[in-house]
Amino acid sequence: MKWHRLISGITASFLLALMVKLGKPNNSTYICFEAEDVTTIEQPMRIAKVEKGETEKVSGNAFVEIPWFKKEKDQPLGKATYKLNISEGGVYYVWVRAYWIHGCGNSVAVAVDDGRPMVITDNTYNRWHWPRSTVQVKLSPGEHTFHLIGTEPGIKIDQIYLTTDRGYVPTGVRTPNYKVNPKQEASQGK
Ligand SMILES: [Ca+2]
Repeated sequence: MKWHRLISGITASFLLALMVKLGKPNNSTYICFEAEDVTTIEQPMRIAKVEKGETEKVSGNAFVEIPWFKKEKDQPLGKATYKLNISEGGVYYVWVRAYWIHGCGNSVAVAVDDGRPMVITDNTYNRWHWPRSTVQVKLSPGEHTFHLIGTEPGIKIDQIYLTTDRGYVPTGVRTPNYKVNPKQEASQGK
């Protein structure tokens, strides 16, 4: 009987410790917003709505795109900017939910404030996905300007995801938790 109680006690302590460990709050922060929720946007980058007959889910039914065209050398491809208010400072890993048309339209660059543009690219075409990203930016608490910069035509961006969780890899459509323009409908473009 005594042994029984002891073992039960040990089991209970173990379970309690496990619960505390599992219940421990995750200290990482994430900011997810719609790519179409821009502060400003420059042509030929533009906001587009999902057309009827699209089978793949697009968050907010809208995205930012640079339609495919034969670009001249050094022709600017536009950019979108987003005013962000960061509450938790730290190193953020940057992801974009992208759709690439083919190997000549499979990249976009991101930058924060006056920082250098960093390219996100991969070789998955004709479907929405989160290209593996190694882009990281150090952000202090307060206001920052996030830039999405055109590098090639033939691309679409649905969502932008910044997280301090180094190991996190977004999949599918994420739930946005940040509005760049809280007074506007996210799908209302400028
Ligand atoms: Ca979207």
